[in-house]
Amino acid sequence: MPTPISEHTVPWPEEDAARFAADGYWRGSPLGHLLRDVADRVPGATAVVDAADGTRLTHAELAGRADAAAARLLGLGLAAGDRIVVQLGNGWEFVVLTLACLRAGIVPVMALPAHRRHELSYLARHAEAAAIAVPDRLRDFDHQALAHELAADVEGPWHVLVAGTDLRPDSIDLRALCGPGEAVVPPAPDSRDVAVFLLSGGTTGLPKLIARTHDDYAYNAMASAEVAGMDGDTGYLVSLPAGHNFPLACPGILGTLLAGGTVVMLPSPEPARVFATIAAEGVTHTAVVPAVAGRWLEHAVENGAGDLASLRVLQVGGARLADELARRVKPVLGATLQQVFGMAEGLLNYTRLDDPDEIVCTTQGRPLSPADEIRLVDELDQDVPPGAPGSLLTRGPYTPRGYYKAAEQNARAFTADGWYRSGDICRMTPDGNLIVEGRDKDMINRGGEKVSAEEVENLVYQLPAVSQVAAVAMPDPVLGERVCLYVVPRPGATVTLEEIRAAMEGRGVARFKLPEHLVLVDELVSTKVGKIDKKALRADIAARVTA
Ligand code: OOB
Repeated sequence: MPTPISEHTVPWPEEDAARFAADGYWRGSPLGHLLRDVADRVPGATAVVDAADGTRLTHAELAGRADAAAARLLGLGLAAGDRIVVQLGNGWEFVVLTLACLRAGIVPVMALPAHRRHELSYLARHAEAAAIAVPDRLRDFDHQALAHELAADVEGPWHVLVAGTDLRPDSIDLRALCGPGEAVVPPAPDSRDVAVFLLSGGTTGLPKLIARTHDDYAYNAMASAEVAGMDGDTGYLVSLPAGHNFPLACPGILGTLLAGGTVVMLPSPEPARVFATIAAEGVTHTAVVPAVAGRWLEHAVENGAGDLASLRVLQVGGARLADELARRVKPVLGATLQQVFGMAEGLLNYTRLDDPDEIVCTTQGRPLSPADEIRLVDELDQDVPPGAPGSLLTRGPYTPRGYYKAAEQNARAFTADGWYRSGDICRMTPDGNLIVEGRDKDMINRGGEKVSAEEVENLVYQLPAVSQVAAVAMPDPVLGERVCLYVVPRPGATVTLEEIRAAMEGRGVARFKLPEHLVLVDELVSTKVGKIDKKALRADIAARVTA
């Protein structure tokens, strides 16, 4: 039996929880029920379009399939409170399976398609998962084979659910499991129970799990849908990995479905395919990271974008969008830009659709909820003067008070009175919008993919030739940042970038974490307190890149 989730989560203090409920932020209904209500209201409206295989489901069909799939999951022996690692591509099965889990109280652990053995094995063990859902193959990688290998890493039963056509006899056919069938309504989870596990952007050796409850995540998605101007006519295109918080619930898939709109699933953000899909499906909204926005703008200017008349809102977030790029969105794509500065830990900031261009193009927006609290503080946790840069702390109705099963990290990442330390250095404009100026957390933001410096360093330390290592962000015109390593080799030894990458790949580390530049040095300069001076290293690599 897995440990009950509630033994390792940090709930909101009852006083705050009661206030969020009384003020209407928490609706007291589990997400699966809120989605069922939508299906009852607009049964015939299209809910999901899979642009790759042509599958189309109405809201009634989606809800029916989710209930049938929930019953089948329970039939496999899974129970409410069990965990399932979800590592699927952007197809209709992702939507049906996620809704089935929400309905049955089975908790999906949202992995990314780029994750490999290193990450998946840890997630399965840490979450004590009983199952995994994967594609058979994706971009030439055999996910099915790896999923079966993971059985050795977990205690207890291990079910491998596979979306695809090339199934092993010991795999469960996910497409059949998500197919039409008798809809048996499972007992409802409590709205304060955990609905999904999201992965933290990562500043520690291994990613942390963020337990999002039905109440908080439903509010996250519904308030986001409102601020993005969604309704029953919305067509939302998903081209970022669906398990990421941004395309999942900001407002993403869940926000769109809760508004009665249509979710269009596309396997990748490749511009020609995206533009054709926007035109074919009348897409009104979509979300990208700045690197993808840059690619779309470039493609549109060079090859034309076709008919994008339906596209009303382009959300950009996950990393800092350069003001110059921001200013090109409206003229080139015709859509209103909405900057999104969010985090899987909760707090979401949005520019509003009716904000003046100057705010939309130069700020990362303001908090979603009137109940969001934010502070900008100095090293001593004292509030900085108005307009000065400070480290962002936050609390609110959809920002949990601690990571799952991580007491030690929680003591550092949260203050004693429950503020989450985002690690972002921001400035607040007189009108209350935030500008992200940097960060004081040890993370590398590679085009929106977060890489923990500590995790990379731990892996590189396992090479015998390495005496000392530091991973830092290297500025990059396309991705914003890439992973750069400074290494002091052991006396008489030497090491190459290729060797380090091969060693990491051999351990099954996701490719986006592999270093892309290596600087060999005789020593690493320390700060006064004896830590490696990363600020100096970042300045050094920035200077080398400019030269
Ligand atoms: C989103 O979530 P995560 O959890 O992958 O990463 C959060 C971190 C933030 O703390 C910040 O460092 C960075 O990503 N970030 C931005 C940003 N949006 C996120 N930095 C500068 N400008 C932005 N607009 O990345 C995420 C979650 C929900 C919605 C959108 C993004």
